[in-house]
Amino acid sequence: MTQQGPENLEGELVATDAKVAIVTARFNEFITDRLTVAAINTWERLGGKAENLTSAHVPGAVELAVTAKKLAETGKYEAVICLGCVIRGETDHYDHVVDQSAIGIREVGVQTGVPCIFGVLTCDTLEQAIDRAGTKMGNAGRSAMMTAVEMANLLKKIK
Ligand code: INI
Repeated sequence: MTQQGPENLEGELVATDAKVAIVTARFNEFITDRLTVAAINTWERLGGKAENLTSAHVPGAVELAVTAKKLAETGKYEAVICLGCVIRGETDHYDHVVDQSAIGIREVGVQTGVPCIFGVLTCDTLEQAIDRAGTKMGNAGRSAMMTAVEMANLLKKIK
């Protein structure tokens, strides 16, 4: 009798058959536009089809979760990506904006069963945001798309 190893469930980084939605907050659009462009570029590099990707925009990070929920509930998408940027230096209600968006986005994923990817930069300074939007620290839009595609493929395997 041959011994079998443990079942290993992992999602491939291949978007050929995936359907994903991106929601981007316009607040700090100098940064968030770059996250969106990188997410779309990554989608194409992973083999995703243009007709299987939807992009929506909302005013700010607080509006991401409700929009992601509506998209997830359509049943059309295997993952929803939320992109935004909150910078502490520019607001005294930073903590409220960050908490509302982070908790909301997490809840959408858990409640709908559609992975909801947190691609919101939470930074002390604009420089930190720039670092994560395509310079020193990579691009959070790219990593969010990779996470979305991996999760979409993983959850399809779990029957
Ligand atoms: N929204 C952001 O996405 N980033 C921010 O840094 C930010 N600041 O600084 O306040 C912000 N505020 C707007 C918020 O997301 C909502 O759009 C607004 O409160 C209306 O609900």
